[in-house]
Amino acid sequence: MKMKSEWEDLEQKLQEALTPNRYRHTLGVSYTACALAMRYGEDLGAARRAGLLHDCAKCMSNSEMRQMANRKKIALSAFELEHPALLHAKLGVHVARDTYGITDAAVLEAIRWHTTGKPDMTLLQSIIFTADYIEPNRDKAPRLPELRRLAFTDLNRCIYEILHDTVDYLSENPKSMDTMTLKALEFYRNRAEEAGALKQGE
Ligand code: DGI
Ligand code: FE
Ligand code: FE
Repeated sequence: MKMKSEWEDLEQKLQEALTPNRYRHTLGVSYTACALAMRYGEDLGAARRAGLLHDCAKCMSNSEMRQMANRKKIALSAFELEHPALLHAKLGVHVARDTYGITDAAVLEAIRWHTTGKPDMTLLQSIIFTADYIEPNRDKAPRLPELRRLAFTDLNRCIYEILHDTVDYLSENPKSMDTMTLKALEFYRNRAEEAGALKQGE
């Protein structure tokens, strides 16, 4: 019998664990991450793997997530319990390791920070954060055509614009903002200012 490739195996398991829409998004992120990896010189396998797995915990219910955290003794803050949408990134690290056999720490860290971003992301983290936002199935965010182009011309500036729009969107409900999202925004705003791409106060 022919051995299944790593990719066939991962894709089959993910298709079983995710809803059809989430699985389609997952493939979109994986291929978009590959394109960015080709553009910026990241390891293609790591980008493909992290793209496939970034949302591997997304289709767990809130109670399943809480049970898993208890079982694995993963500390959850009151803030995380109140905003379960943020939890799939933290728990995704454990699901990727324990259920999908991912051992590459760089891939696990890219999963960990894909929702909020963080200051000074590695290239792989930057690629996954960006691919998650611009992959072809996304259609809700404003100015996607502009950001899709920017991702391939100036990745750091693109990250700044994504964080800016995310914080703008979350500002309707400021208490829901994760401090890491704000720290990331500040870091990438400073970086864009230093690069001369932004005028003070823009
Ligand atoms: O899992 P996806 O839907 O593919 O994308 P994601 O992991 O980026 O999650 C998207 C959601 O995360 C979106 O509704 C915005 C939200 N988000 C990003 N930063 C924050 C946040 N939600 C809260 N409450 N706080 C944040 O700082
Ligand atoms: Fe996600
Ligand atoms: Fe996603």
